Amino acid sequence: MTTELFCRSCGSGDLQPILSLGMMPLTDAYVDPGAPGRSEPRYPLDLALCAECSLIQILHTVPPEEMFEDYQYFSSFSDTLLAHSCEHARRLVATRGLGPGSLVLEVASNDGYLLRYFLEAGVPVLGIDPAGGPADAAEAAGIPTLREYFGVELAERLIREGRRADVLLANNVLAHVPDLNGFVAGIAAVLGENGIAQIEVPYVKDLIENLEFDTIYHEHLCYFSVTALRPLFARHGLSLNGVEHLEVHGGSLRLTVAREEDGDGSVDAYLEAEERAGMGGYEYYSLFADRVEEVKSRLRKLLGSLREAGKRIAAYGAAAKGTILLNASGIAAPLVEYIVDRNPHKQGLLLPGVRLPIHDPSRLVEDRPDYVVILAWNIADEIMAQQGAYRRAGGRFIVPIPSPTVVENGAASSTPT
Ligand code: JHZ
Repeated sequence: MTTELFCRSCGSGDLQPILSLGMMPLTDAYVDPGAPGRSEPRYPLDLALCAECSLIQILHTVPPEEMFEDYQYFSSFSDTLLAHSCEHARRLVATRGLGPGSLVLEVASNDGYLLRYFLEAGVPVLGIDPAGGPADAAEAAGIPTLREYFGVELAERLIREGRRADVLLANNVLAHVPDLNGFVAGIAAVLGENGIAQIEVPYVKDLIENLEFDTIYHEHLCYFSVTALRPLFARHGLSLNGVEHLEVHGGSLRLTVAREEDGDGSVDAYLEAEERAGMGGYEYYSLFADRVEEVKSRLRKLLGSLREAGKRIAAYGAAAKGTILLNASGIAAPLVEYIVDRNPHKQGLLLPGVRLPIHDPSRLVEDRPDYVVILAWNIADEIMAQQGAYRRAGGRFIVPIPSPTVVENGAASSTPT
């Protein structure tokens, strides 16, 4: 692990602390209950603002190989994400006039959840992803995948092979990259003359205002605003031409980037709104840590009072953010008994840190816990819709973020104080 003294984007040494979540385990390092009982490594998780370019970032970097080579996150397990990806691909094929002579390149292509829709439309694709399991699944679905990290070196090799991107996609990966400038330089290099890059990043405004503190973890090195992004792209000869807000992952931005300036006004609108909100300065972030403490304590109190009343509690979604929510809030067994998740690669393992066992979702109907905390709160609607049988049997859900809330028959019924 390395400690960062300088901004990951502009290199300034003026990093101002915003929040410390303490020593946290790696979110995707699920524990094998059969393996010898060494406790999983923990690293500091501290968030800071760059006073120069306003990029929010964590101050410690865990080597990517420690986090991504045994990665169990398969994007295709979420129907919400598949629908979002299908719509995205169709829109690009139509608006960019993509066909058999085009190339769509995706960095962090995971199990092919997005490229599969371009393949279906007859557009050649190339995925790039170092995570072995998801890359195997993509290859099995007919998606050629390079098992590598993306940066200038790989971009130059692709150019030598005559491969330039008409469309380059990079969803939920910019935040994961230690060499932010090298990554953006790679995009600038491999983009075809008239190509565009579309990049999705969780939006820091949603993180701060909706108290999504559990999306802060070691995999996510940066938390982006448009104010911080524009100079990052400009430094590498790229123009940020468009910004669109999306609901996925608790609120994200889809950025459109190209060599030529071709703005649609959205970037200026975001820059003005962020300036009005004060997102470039410390004050905007100054109450965040206290508000996070409050959410954690309300959740602990809610679960504690239910438990005292003899209720049994489980959780849904062994999401990366679930690891942080439970560990940072100090919630483990016997308060919560187990977690269910429909990803078979996670079932049978333990959630890092709190070591709660992960089971198949069918367990909820068989076991009938009184309450289920939805750790993957970003897809709470999808999960509750799937769990009709559990609900009809009297089960209730708790959505923890932005404020712990009990949901009964599809409607929020009580928020403890
Ligand atoms: P989900 C991921 O975070 C991982 P996570 C990553 N680090 C990242 O950057 C962010 O996204 C943006 C399961 N599930 O998508 C699947 C069901 O069990 O919120 C997942 O384990 N049943 C790349 O992990 C988890 O829930 C279902 O019906 O916080 C959801 O994790 C559905 C839909 C999902 O992201």
